[in-house]
Amino acid sequence: MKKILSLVLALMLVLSCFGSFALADDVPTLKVLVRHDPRSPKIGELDNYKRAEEAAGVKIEWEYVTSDAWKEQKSLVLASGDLPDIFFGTQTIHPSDILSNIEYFIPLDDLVAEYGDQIQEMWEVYPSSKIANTMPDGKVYGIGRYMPNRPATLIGSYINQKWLDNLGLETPTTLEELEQVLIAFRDLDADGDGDTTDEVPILALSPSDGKRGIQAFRGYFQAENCVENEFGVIDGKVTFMPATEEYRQWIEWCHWLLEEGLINADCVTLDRATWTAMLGDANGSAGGLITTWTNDEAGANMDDFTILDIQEGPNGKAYMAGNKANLACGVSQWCAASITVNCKDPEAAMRWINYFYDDANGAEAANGPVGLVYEIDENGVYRFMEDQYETTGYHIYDNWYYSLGDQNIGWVSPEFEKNYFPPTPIEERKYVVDQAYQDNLRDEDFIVPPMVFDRDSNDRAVEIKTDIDKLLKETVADWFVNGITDEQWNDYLKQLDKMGLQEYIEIYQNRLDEIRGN
Ligand SMILES: [Ca+2]
Repeated sequence: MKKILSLVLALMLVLSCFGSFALADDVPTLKVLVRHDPRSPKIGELDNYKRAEEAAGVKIEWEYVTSDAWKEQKSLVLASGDLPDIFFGTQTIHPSDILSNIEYFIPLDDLVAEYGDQIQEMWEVYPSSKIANTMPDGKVYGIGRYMPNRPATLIGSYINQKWLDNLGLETPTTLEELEQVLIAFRDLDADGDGDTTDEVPILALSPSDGKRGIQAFRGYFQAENCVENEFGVIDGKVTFMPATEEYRQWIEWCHWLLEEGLINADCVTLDRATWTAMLGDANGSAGGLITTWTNDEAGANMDDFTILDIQEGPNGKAYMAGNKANLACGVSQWCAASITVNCKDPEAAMRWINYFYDDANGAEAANGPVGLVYEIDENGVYRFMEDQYETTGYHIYDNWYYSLGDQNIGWVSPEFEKNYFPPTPIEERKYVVDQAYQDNLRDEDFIVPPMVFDRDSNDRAVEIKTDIDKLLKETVADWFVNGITDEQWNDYLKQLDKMGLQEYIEIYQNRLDEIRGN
């Protein structure tokens, strides 16, 4: 027996000389599921993610599910209970998924208190990143994030300056002036090729597209939304914007655009790739007015498009949809990482998650690793390495390529962002849009903040929203093409009520009152 024991001891001694060999058994392994953009390299192979494993002393076993496949797989995973240790990326699991399956997830407050110093800092500076992931039991079940250099406005409206110049027209600043300009684009030879019939005054995508179509004009009638949902808060009352008279005015105006030939009739079916090709056409852009994220989308013709800043519509001030907290912390989904009951070592999981909430690591998580995407200059400022668009088809600053893009984890402090982390060229152009629209944004009171309800209310809200979203999509397409009668409008309002609109509003109003302490 003694002999065996000493043999074992000798063996252990030998093994411990091979440090890494012996260590491999001790390193906790974490199964991480991430919704993955099939165009990008797998993030686990990137330097910054490898360093995260080392720093946190963990081994990550990645499970990649492509964005398309995840839609179906998510419900399968949640129904089967065959869970990873960590759901990773903001478009993988939504707080409402967590709420509906709360028995699968562990509260993170104590772990953050112990191992999440950087996360705590983000919570203090950007409280919405915490509020959005706080469940009715008062505990946090998901770690939010903050995206650096994010704008306050959703949409940039641009007008073809070349066409204005060709026709000797001023940039319109009211809706009435805009109508006259669009009519001139339609009737005259705005592009100067000798043909007066080949101009498309507004070149748009589908009426239900949030940015690149008629939705962008809602604010001109004071019927715009909050970016994240269809609510606005008017005089303290949660208001469903698509049930307002202003919304009806907007869709009637859009139908008028179509009848007058001021917008491309094929916008209902036009696909994004064709739209982009038409905007970037080598013979000059086919469109006179576009609504987009930034004018980058006009490709080679981007400089022909200058910001359209409408100040006044039929109901007074013209607004643009905006929501700073939402665009910086949210973008449709809120939770960047959650830990499940399957995880055997939640401390290690939290150490690993917290790694990304540090200026340097947050910067790399945002856009890609140093050495591949960034170099750091002698003052500590992050600079993009040489662009490679011509050979690869993506820009070095395209955040969906060497990082999770809009699904990102992490944060950087305001000081770091301001002094060391300059915006990408696209973000710079987005700031120009913000600047132009700073007086076209509603007060903060108008914004419905991200919120989580109790489980029954949440389930009910999701159910009602599904029905209403479908109705909105159908009616917008129909009314845009065919116009709308009083009878149709009244039927629609009745249908909304039948679907539970008043209950839906009440759920939001009650929670908002709680949050605002009313
Ligand atoms: Ca022409």
